[in-house]
Amino acid sequence: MIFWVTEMKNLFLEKFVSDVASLTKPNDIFWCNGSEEENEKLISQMIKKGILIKLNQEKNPNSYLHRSDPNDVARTEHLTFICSKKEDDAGPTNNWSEPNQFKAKLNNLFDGVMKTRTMYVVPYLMGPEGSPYSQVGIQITDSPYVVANLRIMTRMGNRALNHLGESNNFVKGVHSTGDLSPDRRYIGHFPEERLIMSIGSGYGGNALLSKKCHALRIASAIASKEDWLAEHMLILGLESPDGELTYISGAFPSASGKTNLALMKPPESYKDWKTSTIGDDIAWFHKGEDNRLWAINPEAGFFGVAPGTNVKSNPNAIASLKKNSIFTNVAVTTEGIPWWEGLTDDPPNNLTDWHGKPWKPGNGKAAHPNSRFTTSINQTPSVSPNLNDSEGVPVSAMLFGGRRAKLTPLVYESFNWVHGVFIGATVGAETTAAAVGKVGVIRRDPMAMRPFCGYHIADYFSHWIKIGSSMSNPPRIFHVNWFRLDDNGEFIWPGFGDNIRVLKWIVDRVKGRGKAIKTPIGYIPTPDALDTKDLDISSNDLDEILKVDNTAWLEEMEVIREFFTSLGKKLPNELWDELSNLESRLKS
Ligand code: OXD
Ligand code: MN
Repeated sequence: MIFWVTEMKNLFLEKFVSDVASLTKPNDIFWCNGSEEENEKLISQMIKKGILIKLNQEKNPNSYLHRSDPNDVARTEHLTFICSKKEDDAGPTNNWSEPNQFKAKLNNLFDGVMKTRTMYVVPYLMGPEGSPYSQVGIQITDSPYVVANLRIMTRMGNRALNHLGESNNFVKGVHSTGDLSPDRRYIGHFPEERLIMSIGSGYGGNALLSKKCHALRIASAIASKEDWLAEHMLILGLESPDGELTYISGAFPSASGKTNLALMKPPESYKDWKTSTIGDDIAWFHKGEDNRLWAINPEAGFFGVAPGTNVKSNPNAIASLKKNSIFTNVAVTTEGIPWWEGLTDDPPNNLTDWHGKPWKPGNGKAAHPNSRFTTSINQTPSVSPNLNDSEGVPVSAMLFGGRRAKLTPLVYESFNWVHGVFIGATVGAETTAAAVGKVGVIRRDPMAMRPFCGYHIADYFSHWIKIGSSMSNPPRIFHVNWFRLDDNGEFIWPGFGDNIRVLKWIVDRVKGRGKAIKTPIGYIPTPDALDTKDLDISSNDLDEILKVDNTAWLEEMEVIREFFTSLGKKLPNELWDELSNLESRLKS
C-alpha cells in the first residue's frame, strides 16, 4: 500500500521510491513529513516493539534509550566502500569496488528485504533552509530508529521537499538493517550517481546516511569538482569581552573531544567571553566575495559520544540532553535515568548495563565506549544566533589535531596556507572506539578525513591547496594537541573549558597581536603569550608541552615520508617540498 502525505509531486523522487520499493518489496511505505504527530506515532510504535525504552519522563522528558545489536556498535570502515567508476578515483585510503558488481551484490541482499517491514521515505535538508549551499537527501530505510535520529540530526520532512521542489538534485540513500549480520553488512557509495547503499547495520555513521555518507563522502566528492570543501570539522564562535567575534573551525578524529570544544562553556576566569556553537562535526565551506572562507553546518543535531561527557567536560551538552533526546547503548539507573562512565565520579547502585543486564563495578563498562546521545543543536545553551544564516559564518582559523600522548605540542601555527595543508595532511592520531578495530594505535588521519574522504586523498590535498591559494584571506591554520601525557600517564594540560586559553592565543595571532617563536615545525606561543593565570600547571610541564624535540620530529618525518609514499604518484609536489623544507629546518 502506497500513500502520499504530501501534495508535492516530484517525478524523480517518485521513480526513485518506486524503484527501491520494487527491489525491497516492503509491506507498506511511509512518507515522513517531519511533524510532531508523526514523531509521536513512530515513538509509541517503537516503545511497543521494544526498539525504544522510555526513560524517566520527569527527569528526561520525551527521551528514550535504544540498545543496538551488540555486533553493531560502531562504524565499520572495513565494510565501507567507494564505488567510483575508476579505482584510482577512490585512492589508497578507501576500499574500492567496481560499481556494477557491488550494486549487483547489494541488490541481492536488498531483494525482498522489507517484505514484512515498513519502508520509510525520509526527505532531509543538509544546511539552512533557503541557503544556496544546502543540499537535499532522500533516505529510504526500514529502521524507525534511524527515522527518529534523522529527525533530530537534520531538517527533515516537508521542509526538505519544499527546498527540493521538482528538481532531481538530491542525494539518494537506500538503507536496510537487513539481518544485522556483519557478514552481510556493506556501506557503498557511488559518487558519480550521488547514491549510497547501506545494509546490515542500524548504527550511527553506518545507518544515518545524512552524516558521514552524504555530508562527507558524497559531498567531498561533489566539492572536489566544484569550488568548495566538505570537512569533518566543528564550527565555534568566540566573542571577546570587547565584542570581537571570531569563528574557528576544527578537525579532530572521531571521539577526540570535538563535541566538547564545539559546545565549550568559558570557565569562571573567562566569564566575560562568549562562545557560540554552529556545529560539532561537519562543516561545508565556500569562498565568500570578501575572499574569506565561509562555513555552514549541514546538520541540525549532535550524535555525540556519551562516555566522558559531564558537567565539567561539557556542561552545554548536559543541559541540552535534559529532554527530547535519544540515548544509544548507555547504561540506565533504577529510576530510568541514563548513565555512562565519566558522567559522575561513582556509578549509581544497581545499574542496568548497555546489554540490558544488571551491572556491578568490576563487570567491565556499564555503557559502551562508543555509546551516543542524539540531541538537537537548538537545545544547546550555546547555540549560535547565526546558525541558520544562509551564507554561513566567516572562518578565521582552522585547527587540526588528534590524541597524541607525546611529540606534538599543545599548539603551533603554520607558516602559510600550503604549510597548513601539510600539517593537516600529516596529522597522526590514536584510534578510538568510534570505529571497529584496535583503540590507541597511531595512524595518519589527514584532516580527520581518512575514513570520510569520498575520493583519492592525494587529489583531496591538491584541492585544499587550490582552494586556499586562490584566496587573499584564507583562514590561518593551527595544530593543537590537548592530550599530552606525563610519565605517570596523566594529562598535562587541563583541557575542556581551559582550552579557551589556547583559542585566545589563536585569535590573537589571527588579529596580528599574539606573540610567537618561530620553530622548525611552525610558530609556537612565547610562554607569556599563553594565558596560564590561575592554572595548576608547572613551568616545567608548560615547557614540555610547548617544546619541539628535533630528534623525535626527525623520526616522525620518516613515518610521514612512508605515508606520503603509500599515497602514490598523485601526491602534490607542494607537500613533498614541505616535507623536505621541514627536514632542513629540523637539521639546521
Ligand atoms: C562521528 C564519528 O560519529 O566521527 O561523528 O564517528
Ligand atoms: Mn565525526
